[in-house]
Amino acid sequence: MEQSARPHGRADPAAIGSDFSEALIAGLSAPQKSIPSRFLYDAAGSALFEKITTLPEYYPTRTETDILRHQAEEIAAIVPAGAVLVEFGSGSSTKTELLLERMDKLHAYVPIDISSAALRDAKARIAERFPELLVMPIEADFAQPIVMPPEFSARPLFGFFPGSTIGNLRPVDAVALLASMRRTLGPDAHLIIGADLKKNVRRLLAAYDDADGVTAAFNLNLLVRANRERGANFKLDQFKHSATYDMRNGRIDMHLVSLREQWVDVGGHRFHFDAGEQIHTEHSHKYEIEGFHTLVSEAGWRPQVVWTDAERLFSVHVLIADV
Ligand code: AVI
Repeated sequence: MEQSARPHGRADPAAIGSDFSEALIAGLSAPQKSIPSRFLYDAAGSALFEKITTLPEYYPTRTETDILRHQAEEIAAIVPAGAVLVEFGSGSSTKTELLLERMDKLHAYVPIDISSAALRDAKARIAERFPELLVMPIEADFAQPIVMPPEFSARPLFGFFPGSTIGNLRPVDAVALLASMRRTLGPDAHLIIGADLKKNVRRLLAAYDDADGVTAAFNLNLLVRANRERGANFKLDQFKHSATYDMRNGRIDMHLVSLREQWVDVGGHRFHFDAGEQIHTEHSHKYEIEGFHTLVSEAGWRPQVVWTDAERLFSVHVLIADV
């Protein structure tokens, strides 16, 4: 199963084109058909995700932003002078600015992203707004181990991983990613991380199946992409978006459901779909604070502080690397 979550604004289709082909064929050949969620984020998918983050039903982005805005001073107080802020999957670095506004003693900001365009734009904007700050982007997939510039080896490193992107990984893969971030950041590191919380199921389902159909378009865009990039012949009106909540695993599952019995051609392969058969496209895990603490502990992190909003919809944690 996939190990890499790809948050918004990060895809580089040229770099992962053949990867998409292989993943499509393998995923559609399995008894439970699936397409890894990282392929949701081509240019169109990233734009649709940006739109999702502004929807009334999609509470995570604005709730996390509010928490960061309210706690920015306290977060800044934890970060010692001369530290380096390292953001995993930085995209447009919008939430980061809320922290940077308060961190006037920070030495450097290291945004990590696979999109060179996103890094270029973010660097230009941040360098202009915070002229004293050293901005050193790294173009890389944060799901892979990353080597920090050696000149930062003696400085305290603070990771930043907002958005509850961690929730798009199965717990075993989430632990592996958190452990890899710990190795990247070194022994005295901290990590500031956002995690979506368990809540009323109706509220969760609305967030992943909005009234305007933006999430449906985001999900169906996988088939649009397969048609355009891989010469597939998915009929878009013969599949529909579905979001369900798996109570046992505490997660939203997104699927594309075949509306009738049909065959689809993808890159020289034919795939049969029964009426009602599903392609799994995304997990989005929701946590209790205690459960999230257990998860991070397994990856060698110790919880230091956690903040939530008044409705307890979302959580922002500060973790310390365990010795
Ligand atoms: C990027 N990630 C945290 C989003 C989420 O909520 O799991 C992706 C998303 N999928 C549907 N809506 C948003």
